[in-house]
Amino acid sequence: MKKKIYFAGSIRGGRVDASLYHNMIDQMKQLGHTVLTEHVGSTKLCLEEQGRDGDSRIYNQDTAWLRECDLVVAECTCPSLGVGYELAYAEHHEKPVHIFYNRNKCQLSAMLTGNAYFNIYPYENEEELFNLLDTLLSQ
Ligand code: 6K6
Repeated sequence: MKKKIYFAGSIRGGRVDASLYHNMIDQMKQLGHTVLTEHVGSTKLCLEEQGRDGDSRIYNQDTAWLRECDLVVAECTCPSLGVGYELAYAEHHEKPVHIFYNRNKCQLSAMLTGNAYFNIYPYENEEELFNLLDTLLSQ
């Protein structure tokens, strides 16, 4: 079934994995799903502070999408305060949350691994990541 997916990935926390996010979003779209947050995979993002008003617009839009989505997919190898907030917000709104991270590059926070609500998928390379995503989203 086609799903509305909220994809979460680091923005101000660092863009080292931006092209990985882009490829994950591409795969989700190829499987027929709608990704509400395609901009997270853009390699030309403006990282400047948007001012309080700009940031309020971002917060209001993103939290509306989190309430609207069918599920959340997060890539958490690069730590991000914003993504951590989004995961807690999604849990509060009882959205299914699927968290991916490269176990060779980071240790995920115990606040995620210790919470049985979250579905957590450690992976070792991109091939494994895309196979996991395919299995999850082809159902
Ligand atoms: C304009 C175009 C693309 O991005 C912008 C401006 N910034 C943001 N726009 C939309 N969502 C954002 C923006 N900054 C952070 N977020 C949300 O927080 C995304 O949904 C990410 O999953 C998460 C990243 O948080 P930080 O703390 O790494 O920025």
